[in-house]
Amino acid sequence: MVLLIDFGTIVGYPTDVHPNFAAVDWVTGSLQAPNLHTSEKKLGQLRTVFHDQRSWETMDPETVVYRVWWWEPVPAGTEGGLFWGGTEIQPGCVGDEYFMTHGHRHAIVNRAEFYGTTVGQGMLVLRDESGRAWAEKMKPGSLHYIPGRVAHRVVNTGNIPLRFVACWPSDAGHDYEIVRERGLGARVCQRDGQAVFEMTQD
Ligand code: PAN
Ligand code: ZN
Repeated sequence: MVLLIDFGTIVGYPTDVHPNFAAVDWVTGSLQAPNLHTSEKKLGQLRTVFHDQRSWETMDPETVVYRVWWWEPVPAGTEGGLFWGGTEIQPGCVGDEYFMTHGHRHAIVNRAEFYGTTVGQGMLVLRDESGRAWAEKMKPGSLHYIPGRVAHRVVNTGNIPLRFVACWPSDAGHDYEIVRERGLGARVCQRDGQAVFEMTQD
């Protein structure tokens, strides 16, 4: 059987397979997919995430820090399936700390994930179960494997939006509580115009 794929046209697909048509712009990470999910996080929803609470209080809580879009080709919670998505983090700082995602560990802890950077500059901050924290630089083309059991957060260290694509198991889920309680063990701050990775006590 010959299968011809042309962004939305599959010829000869088996009738018992649901035709999931999707397309990625590999330069920007933008995604076209059926029932695309989207969400956005504003500064007001990110209390306690930034260490300089006084600066956070002086800023507009309606400021969008990041947007996420993703495709769920199978229902959330399906074992063995995958999700595909992307994130755009705006440039900016709260005090000396760069804008970043909330960060999480997967609810089913052994679930891994791939991140791939499309636009901008940043750092992927990671923390394993023993409390060790480290970071990987993100730039267009960088590909990051996030092992299971490792909490993860992305920081935009540049002056344009940072964009990356991601692929994760459809049953992974997100545990945000662990990051709220314990942090990531490190922060990325601007020092003399440079992004510096600093270990913290949390
Ligand atoms: C990503 C993240 C996304 C937003 O899709 O969910 O970058 O970050 P937070 O979930 O920490 O707000 C991912 O890692 N999915 O598993
Ligand atoms: Zn994740």
